[in-house]
Amino acid sequence: MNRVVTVGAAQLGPIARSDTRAQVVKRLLVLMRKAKSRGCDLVVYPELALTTFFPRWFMEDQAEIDSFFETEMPGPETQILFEEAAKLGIGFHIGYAELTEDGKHFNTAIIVDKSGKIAGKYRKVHLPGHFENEPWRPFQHLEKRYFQVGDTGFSTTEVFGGKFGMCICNDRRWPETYRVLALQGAEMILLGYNTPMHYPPVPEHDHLQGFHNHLSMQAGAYQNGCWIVGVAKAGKEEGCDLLGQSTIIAPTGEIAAMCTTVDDELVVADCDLDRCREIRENIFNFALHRQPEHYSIITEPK
Ligand code: CDV
Repeated sequence: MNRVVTVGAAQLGPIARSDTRAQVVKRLLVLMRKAKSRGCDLVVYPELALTTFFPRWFMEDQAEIDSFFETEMPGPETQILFEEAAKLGIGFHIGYAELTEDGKHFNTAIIVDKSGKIAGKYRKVHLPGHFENEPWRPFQHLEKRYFQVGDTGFSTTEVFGGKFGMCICNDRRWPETYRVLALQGAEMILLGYNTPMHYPPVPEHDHLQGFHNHLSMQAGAYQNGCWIVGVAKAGKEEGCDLLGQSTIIAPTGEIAAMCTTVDDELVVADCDLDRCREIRENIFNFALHRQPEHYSIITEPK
């Protein structure tokens, strides 16, 4: 059986604070149609893909904060994405801010299958940044304030003829993320990110943003024998430079496709899910070589 999934990494350029959902969805639709015309089974959008990256601002008015969140998915402005996906017969992955019926706020991502149905949902576990306003910073990173730690855990979804996992942005820097997904058989991990080029607490590392991005994902792919699709919201957004370099990474750790702009851009790769076996049946054969009795400290309470 052919297990090649053709994937489009649909990087987004900046989204202004004043941009409406309708304006953003229009851009997403352009990328989706382009992906379809290039033979994609699946198009992958970034983290918090429907609005500007709002955790960069300190806000106290809860109504203002909630205006960046979706109370339903699909909702009135996003319904068309699901309809277009079903019409074209293409799946998608997208990140958005989720406000639940019982008032919880999550940084969420979903996988939508080719019939336009939500097949899997993930809520971000590793929330970076800080809780309080820190005026010394040129911009804030208030994910810890605006979101709760995700309650879905890391799980896999059977879709597109394979096993798919999800994580979101900062999760990609943590080796545990990939291993927990790979132990459940994930063959492809989808993730979006918003990564400022300037990291105020350690500016000495600013020039390494691109390196650390690829280092984490390429190591995650290789050490777990899975495909990784990492997609940025990029470019100068409301005065803040965001990293691009969205990539599709093979289970060998090699980059199969990479964006070269910091704007809306689609790159495509044919991803053979059976290539995971090259790694998983050999150098990282978990059943044969792992020694979890020596790893217990990893799961001890912090
Ligand atoms: N959106 C993110 O999670 N961004 C973080 C930054 C703040 C370090 C990241 O890991 O890219």
